[in-house]
Amino acid sequence: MKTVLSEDHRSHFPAGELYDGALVRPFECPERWEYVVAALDAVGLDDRLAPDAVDLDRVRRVHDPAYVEFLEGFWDDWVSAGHTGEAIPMNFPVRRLRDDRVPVDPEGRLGYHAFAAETAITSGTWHAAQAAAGISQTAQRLVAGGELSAFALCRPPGHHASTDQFGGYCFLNNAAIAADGFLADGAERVAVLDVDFHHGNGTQDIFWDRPEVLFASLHGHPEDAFPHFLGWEDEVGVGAAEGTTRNYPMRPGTAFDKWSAALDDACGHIEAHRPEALVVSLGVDAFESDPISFFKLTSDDFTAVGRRIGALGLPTVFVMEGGYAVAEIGTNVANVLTGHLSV
Ligand code: Q9C
Ligand code: ZN
Repeated sequence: MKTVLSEDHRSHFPAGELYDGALVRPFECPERWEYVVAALDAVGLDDRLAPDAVDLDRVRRVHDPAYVEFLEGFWDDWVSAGHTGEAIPMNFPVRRLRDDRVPVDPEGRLGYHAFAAETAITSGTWHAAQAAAGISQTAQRLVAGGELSAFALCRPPGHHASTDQFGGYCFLNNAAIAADGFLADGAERVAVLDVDFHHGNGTQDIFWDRPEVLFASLHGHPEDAFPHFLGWEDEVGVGAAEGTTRNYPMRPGTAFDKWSAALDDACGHIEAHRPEALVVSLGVDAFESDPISFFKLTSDDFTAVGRRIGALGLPTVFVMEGGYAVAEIGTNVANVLTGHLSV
């Protein structure tokens, strides 16, 4: 299995994440990448590939072109408007405010295109987000070209990014871009399995009305966990896409017995969809000592996760999402990939 990666991720690392009433060092930090690379080396997963340049036309098939333009031009506009610090969104077009008008002022445009305030935009954010999308596209191309699997080591992550909003550390939805890439290359059906601790609200939004894409997500119940406002079991998709969204919200303390039963059920729906390829949103924040999550998976459990996904026998792109127990993130990712390869 090849790993697609680049150093460009380093250009996105905000000085602060708004957390507990303070600006703290972001949980989503560059060492996450270092630990994953080291752990892949340790198990001999050392077949590496640099990404091709991002194809923005393909990015615009999943994201609103106006949102892509916002991400591309925002930092210059922000600086031109006299701002000197990082851009943290602070007000949003929520209930009873208008979302049919896009402000002109950069502060307004920032809130218009965001759904949460923990995620700052910096001077290097667009560069890193584009690179991550290019990594995901390159991994997808490898698998579309006949490789059995590939790992897109993306940073920043993507699954919270919707058609036109950033948040939850995500800007471009790398997994959705890979899934859509298979369709653009001629596949009729594809599946996205999201095992990150958090609900993949962005991916769900992007494929909500697209019957070709089955989206299944295992996550902390929205009553208890970020992103709080999506991810209930009764969200199943709309119109012809009804039944192509499957949510498995689970409660604090959930361990592998319950979690893996949900995974089995999700895998059953994936098989029934008969996809030509699978994209896995691979967050490892379901880990027992993740600092911001509440599931209880062990490092060994992640090997079993990889084996279960491997049993589907599908061409598979793994796309890196969350995981904030930094010292263990590498082992947990490597365990999923070696479990997958062992089937
Ligand atoms: N009290 C990903 O894993 N903050 N994003 C949660 C917890 C945001 C996670 C606050 C977490 C975003 C890709
Ligand atoms: Zn997560």
